[in-house]
Amino acid sequence: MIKVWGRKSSSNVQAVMWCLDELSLDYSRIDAGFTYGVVETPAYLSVNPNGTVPTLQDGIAEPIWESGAILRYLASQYAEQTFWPSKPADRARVDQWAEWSKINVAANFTSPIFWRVVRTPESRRDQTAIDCAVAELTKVLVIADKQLERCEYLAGEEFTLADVQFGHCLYRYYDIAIERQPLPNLKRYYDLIASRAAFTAHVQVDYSELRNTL
Ligand SMILES: N[C@@H](CCC(=O)N[C@@H](CS)C(=O)NCC(=O)O)C(=O)O
Repeated sequence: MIKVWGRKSSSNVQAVMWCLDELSLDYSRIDAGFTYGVVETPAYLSVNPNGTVPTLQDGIAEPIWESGAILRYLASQYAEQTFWPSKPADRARVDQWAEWSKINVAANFTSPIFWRVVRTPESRRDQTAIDCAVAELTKVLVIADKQLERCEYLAGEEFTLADVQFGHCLYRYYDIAIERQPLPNLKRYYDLIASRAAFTAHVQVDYSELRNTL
């Protein structure tokens, strides 16, 4: 059976868990990281030298870290055509949006915005830095909004790996106290992915354990 190490409140773990459920795979999850520990043990570091979560072990392969690599592994090993096409050109069309999401959305949201708004105590919160970071992220989300005006999902008319890589950031984006531009196509898309049972189970997860922890 597939094993995942990582706490429920980690956004990168959430992407992996969401994907596992979308692919109807059996798995067990072991709490690790942050207050749950485990990641600093020699045994864990020997399989994931970063001491981060998630790490995934499938019985048939070496343990894997980096959530993007894990998603691609799961999709290549277990997914149907539309989620992760086998034809290189079609796969690249999905992958370009997945890569774009990891680099432009997750990186511009998690530490510059989520950490500053949620993890930093109010007395130390830098509103100017938050406003600048939100403006930067918004430039990227405008690109997604335009794409979602043309397409139902991020990479076209089907739900794909790119939606997991992009969509897992959106619950927190819409949940936290920041100024959001009205991006109607993005909101339409968010409501669509939020109606998926696996998204509700693994992404719309309480993150209060992370409040004021920096
Ligand atoms: N690029 C890595 C980032 C991994 C990462 O930084 N994970 C965070 C949680 S989202 C972590 O392990 N933080 C330390 C901890 O939870 O102890 C990935 O996508 O898997």
